[in-house]
Amino acid sequence: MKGLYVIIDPEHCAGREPLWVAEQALLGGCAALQLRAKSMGDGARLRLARGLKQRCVQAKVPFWMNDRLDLALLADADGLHLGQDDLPIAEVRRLWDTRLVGLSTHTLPQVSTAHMGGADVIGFGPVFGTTSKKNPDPTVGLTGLREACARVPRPIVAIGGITLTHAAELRKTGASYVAVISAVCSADDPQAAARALHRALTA
Ligand code: 3NM
Repeated sequence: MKGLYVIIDPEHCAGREPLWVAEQALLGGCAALQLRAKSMGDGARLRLARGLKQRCVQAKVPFWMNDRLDLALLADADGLHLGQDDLPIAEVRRLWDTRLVGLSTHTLPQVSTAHMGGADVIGFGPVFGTTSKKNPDPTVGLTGLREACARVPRPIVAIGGITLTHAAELRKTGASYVAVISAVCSADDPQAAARALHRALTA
């Protein structure tokens, strides 16, 4: 287990600056950080992405951009994370060369397709019920997650409704990362929340 993957979503930062929340998460500790800002304007999103990339470089943590190849390139992201309805990986590769590509999946067949399509990292969920995503797919549960991890020789990112209480069970599933939005972004103390989660996953 490589540990905690923090997704910074400005809509779930409890009115606080997303950059500050990200700094706190990096101070607490995490293995990866992603910007997911679906309703933010492009200019503001790019500025935020560049700020996050800079903080991630200092912290030696890879910075991922969600959805948008253009913003990922402009912000010099380390990884681009795609959804099922985003650009196909083969097209992304024409502009994104060998940098990391992640793909969200919600069923076991999608996990296999993501692997065959060349995803470097595969998101799988929602593991538990979540209110952070609009129209989430049906939950896959810990059993589904274990099957996904056994199915492909690729790092799996478990996501959806995950809190500190799940850390011990998640460590036994074979997942490489555990991604959270609300458990860090909405926490009273995002630094303490990230520290506790990352430690519980990797200790
Ligand atoms: N993707 P939280 S679930 C962004 O199933 C996202 O692919 C999901 O937020 C998927 O940690 C999800 O607050 C929301 O539940 C994760």
